[in-house]
Formats: sequence, structure tokens, C-alpha cells
Amino acid sequence: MPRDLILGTAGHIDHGKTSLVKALTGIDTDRLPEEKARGITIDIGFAHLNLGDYRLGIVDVPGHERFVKNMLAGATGIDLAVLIVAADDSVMPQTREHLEILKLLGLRHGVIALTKADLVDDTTREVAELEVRELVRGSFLEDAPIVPTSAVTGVGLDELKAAIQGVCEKLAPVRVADSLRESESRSLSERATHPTGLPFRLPIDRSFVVQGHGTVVTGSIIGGGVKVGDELDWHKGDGTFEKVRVRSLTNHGKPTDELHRGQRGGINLAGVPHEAVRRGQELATPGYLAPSKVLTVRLHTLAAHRKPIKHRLPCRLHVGTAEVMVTVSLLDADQIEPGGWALAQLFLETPVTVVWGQPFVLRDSSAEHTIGGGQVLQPVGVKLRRRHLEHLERVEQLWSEDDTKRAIAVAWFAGFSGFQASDLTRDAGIPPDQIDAAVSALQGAGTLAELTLPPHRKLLVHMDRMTELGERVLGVVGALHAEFPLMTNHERSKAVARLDYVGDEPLLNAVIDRLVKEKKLVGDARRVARSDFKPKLSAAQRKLKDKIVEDHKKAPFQPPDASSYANQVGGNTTTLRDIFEVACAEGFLVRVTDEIYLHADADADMRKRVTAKLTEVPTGITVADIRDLLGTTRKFAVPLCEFLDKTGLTKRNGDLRVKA
Ligand SMILES: Nc1nc2c(ncn2[C@@H]2O[C@H](COP(=O)(O)OP(=O)(O)OP(=O)(O)O)[C@@H](O)[C@H]2O)c(=O)[nH]1
Ligand SMILES: [Mg+2]
Repeated sequence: MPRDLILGTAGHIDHGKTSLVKALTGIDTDRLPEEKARGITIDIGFAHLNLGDYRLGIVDVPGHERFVKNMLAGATGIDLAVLIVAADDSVMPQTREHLEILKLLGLRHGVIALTKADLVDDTTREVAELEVRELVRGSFLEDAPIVPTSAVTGVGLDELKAAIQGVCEKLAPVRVADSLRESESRSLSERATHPTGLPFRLPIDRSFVVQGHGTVVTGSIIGGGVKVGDELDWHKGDGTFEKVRVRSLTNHGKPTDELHRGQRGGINLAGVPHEAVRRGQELATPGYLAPSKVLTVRLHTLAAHRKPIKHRLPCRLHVGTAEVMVTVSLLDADQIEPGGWALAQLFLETPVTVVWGQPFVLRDSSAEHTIGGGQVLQPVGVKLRRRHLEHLERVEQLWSEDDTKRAIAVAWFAGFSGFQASDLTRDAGIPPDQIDAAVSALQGAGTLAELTLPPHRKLLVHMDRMTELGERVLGVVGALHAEFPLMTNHERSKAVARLDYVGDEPLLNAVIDRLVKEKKLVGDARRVARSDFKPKLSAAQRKLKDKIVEDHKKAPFQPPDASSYANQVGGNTTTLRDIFEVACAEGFLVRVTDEIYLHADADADMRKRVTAKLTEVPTGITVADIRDLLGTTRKFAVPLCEFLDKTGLTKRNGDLRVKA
């Protein structure tokens, strides 16, 4: 089974990148008329080459300083690079800049071609070689072979192919099952740029229309795989996304049923207008990515830039195939000296879709120089306070080698709202098949709590936040008990309303369920009490309550006055009211006025009778009619009518009551 990898060119203008690709593949990647006319590459072009067990997709980039942004779009998702230096011109500004960009993008593998070897003598070639060696010292190309080539004579082409194949072999294939073990042995930055077993992602670099088929978008597949018929999220770069269906797929123009990481892909999308597709947008497995205008990052200033990156600097962010204006906020510094790094946030003018660990590049606002770059720590960030120690510590944890530490940091930032386990792929770089292990370890250690929200949504919350929320719930229920010492329990909604918490109510109910399960609260789906609360109803008071309920049941529409029981509590009207309140809270009585309570059955009966009567006489009934209907006296009929008005069954119309 051949392995697919993407190779990118890099190097200064006119150094022979496109000519070399053509000499290697027979494909001319300069396809625009303007490119032909000016003899330069303007936008990225594509070719392919089979080398032994490897199928290489090739992205040829422009060297012109004005088109570095196109180079950046092309360099996204490449696995290996060929740095091209013309032997007669040696190291030039974009040789350096492209190399810096490849370093910032986390590239680990490549070869160097010393082109136009036919134009120079041995000494010139050797000098150029020395300069190139000097340039790549300390970089991923430090030990890369330097192969002299000529697109004119064909010299060195076989050697270059062999060198590229040698590099491909170093990029050993990775099975998903191996990746946990592998993650311990590979560096974090390599893992971030060469993830395995991840959801599908394709940052769009081009789109066109195929007659009779509609819109085709292309890009390098940087994660996962896709099949014909799949549904994808199409992130439009304006914060919105749409579900789209894959109608057909191509790889270098040839139809195929599926595409995977390391391939160039052409995706024919159903129902997507060509004009709506732009470079910088992205296709991804549904639910994987989320648009964001705040990124928390590790930011490096290029040593070569010679100027610090200052707090509040406006500049250009290049990430994936997107280019967006941003403002830098340094979290614990005022500036980053050349060669240094710091934690920062980027505030974006328009949203991008990124994942944890994703490399990015910053260029100055006038798009003349590459000034720095780094890795995303929080793909969907919120504004953090500067120099806030705990925030800084938690952000640093996001760069830990340990999956579970990063998951804890994600949970901490998710706060009371919690997060879903599957978010850990985007937010902490944990592959889907390793999430369960990380989450169970953290649940086992008591660091994460899982809540089930109806119907089946599972939410994870950091245990500190869970405990805090739980304590607040216990606090408000306790306050309710203090306020109503005779009430055995309280409505959940009453407790929730008192929490002063603007989160979703299902989450709070799940917190309450958990407290019930932990036996800190007792109750059911409607009402709860603290398990340590004992209502202060004495045996005598309880007996009185039962008697009151019984009396009201016996005299449904001419109930005893509440105050008639006063002497039975030694004249203490507060206690008497509490006893009535308990009876109401427990659902036995309904309060009409301070003096009049109805038995709950009488209340239901009254409503039934009045409703039936009003159906019979829709023009309305008088207080006297209601008095007769209930077999009561005027003393009760008036407050009962007002009660019916207040509770929304009837309304007053002159002397009559009609249906409300
Ligand atoms: N003699 C000689 N000329 C070459 C060789 N390779 C490229 N050239 C010439 O150098 C010029 C630039 O070549 P390209 O391949 O377009 O250079 P490039 O690096 O793709 O340029 P940009 O994409 O614009 O950055 C062309 O005129 C080529 O014919 C070579 O090996 N030998
Ligand atoms: Mg070119």
C-alpha cells in the first residue's frame, strides 16, 4: 500500500523551483496567464510524483516577496520540503524567509536542492554550499543532503529523487493504535503538526467550477479522511458554517472514493455556489472545529526580525490557508525580544478555525516581513487578564506533554459551563481514540465530574468548579430553609432562581441530581431539601397541621378562618402562618387570602364547576351565581371570585365574570 505525503517547494524568486518540479514530474505548475507572461510564479501550483512506495503531492510556491502569503497558504499541510537555492545566486532574502516560515510551521523533514548547477564552476558551487550549510545550521535541515541539480541538463535529478525518498522513509507510517506509545517518544511540536487518527480537515486553498458538476474545492488534507457521500462542516471564515455533502472526490484530477491525510484533494460539493468559496475557509468533520476570534498562543519573535514584538502590535496572522488582521496581547510581558517567546493572545478581526498545537505565522501589518509565529494553545479562547498568575499557570499547562494535564486545563477554562469529551481533540490535541482513557483517568482521580444532561448530552466539568457550584446550591437551599424553617423542602426552580447564575438550567439540575446522589440533598425531580435539615414542626404542630387540612377538607367552600386556630399555638400568628405554609408547600392547601385557605381538592372542584358554568353561560356569571354554584356565602364568594381572577381562570366584566 503506497503512502501519501505532501511535498512543498521553498526558496527565493527565480531560483528554479517551478523548473525543478517540471524536471522531476513533467508537470508545469505555473498555470495562470500572468505567470506565463511574467515568467514568475504568483500563486501555488500542484504536481505529483511517485517514488517507490510513496505517492507525493507537490505544492510549488512563489518566491516573490510580494507573494509570501501565497507561499504560506501552500506550505500548510506539507510533510516535507525541498529548499531550493540557485547555485549562481546563493542564499537570498526569501531563501531565509521561507526557511523561517517552514521552521515556524513545525516542519521536520526536507532536502536542499542547489539548482542551476550547470551555470557555475565548482568553486562557486562549493561557496554556495557552504553558505547554505551555514544558513540551515540549527534547523530541521541541518543534516539534510544538499543535491546540486540542473533542470537544463538533468544533472542531479536522480540523486534528488533518491534523497527525497530517503526523507520519506524517515516519516514512518503511523497506525492510530501506535500513537499513544509514539506520543511519548515524539516531540510535542511534531505531534502537533503530524497528528494521527484525527478528524478530517482540509483548509481550502482553491476552488473552481466543473461544468455539469458544480463547485470543486481543493487543499492539502491535514487530518483524517473523507468519503464520497460524507457530510462535512464548511466553515466560511465569517463565523458561520454550513453542512455540505461530498458529491465526488479527486486526487490530482483522478476520481477516487476516499481521500486521507497526506493527499491533495479536490472535493465536489453539492449545493455550494462557487462565489461563496474562498481561500482560508475550511472543511472538517462535523463538530470538530469552531470559529474563533480569540486565540491563546505561544508566540516567538524571529531572531532574524531584529525588532521586538510589542504588546498591542497590529499584524497579520497566517494560519491554515487563512490570513487575518490581529492585535497581539502579551500576557506577562510588554514585549518579546528577537529570539524570545512569551504567552500571548491574538485578537482577530475575522474568525478562523484552528486546533490546539496548530502552528501559525505572524507578518507585519504592511505584509513586508515575517516577524514571528508559534503554536495555538487555546483555539477557542476568551479574553484573559494580563499578568494573572493562575491564568498564566493554566495556560502553561496547555503546553504540557501529558494529555491529562492539558485536559485538566481545558476543563478549568471551561468553567461552570463544562465541555464535551470530544472537544478535547480540538482543544487539547488528544486523538478521539485516546479521549476515553484520559477522561476516565481524570474521573478516577476525582479531577473531572461527568454530568448527563437531557436527552443524552454528557458534559464534563472540572471538579473544583463542580464543588464550588454544589456548595452554592447547598448554600441557597440552606438559606431557603432558614427563611422557611417549617417547610420540609423547596422547589428546585426556586433554588435555581436564587443562585444568581447565568448558565443553562439543565446543567444546574444535573448538579442538583448529583447532590441528591451524594446524599447531600434529598428530594425528587421537583423539590429538594438539604439532607441535614430537620423542619422545626413539633409533634403538636404537625398534629395541628393535619387537623387544619382535615377541617378544610370537610368544609370545602366554607373553610374555617385561619385565625380561628390562633389559640392552639398560644396566639403566635407567625407559627400559625408557617404551619399553613407547610400545608400549602406540601400541596394540601391553597392560599386564597391571609384568612382563607381552600383544600386542594376544593380548589380543583371549584375550577371545574366554574369552567362548566361559563361554557353554559358564556356571557358571564355574577358573584351570586358563583356563591350558589359552590353552595357558599357572600363572605367567601367575593374573595374566591377575586382569587379566580388573579389565578387567570376568569376576568371581571362589570358585575359579571367571564372566561379570561
Ligand atoms: N540554466 C538553468 N536555468 C534554470 C534552471 N532552473 C531554472 N532555470 C531558469 O531560471 C528561471 C526561473 O526559473 P523558475 O523555475 O521559474 O524559478 P522559480 O523559483 O519557480 O521562480 P518563482 O516561482 O517566480 O519564485 C527560468 O528562466 C528558468 O528557465 C537550471 O537548472 N539551469
Ligand atoms: Mg515558480
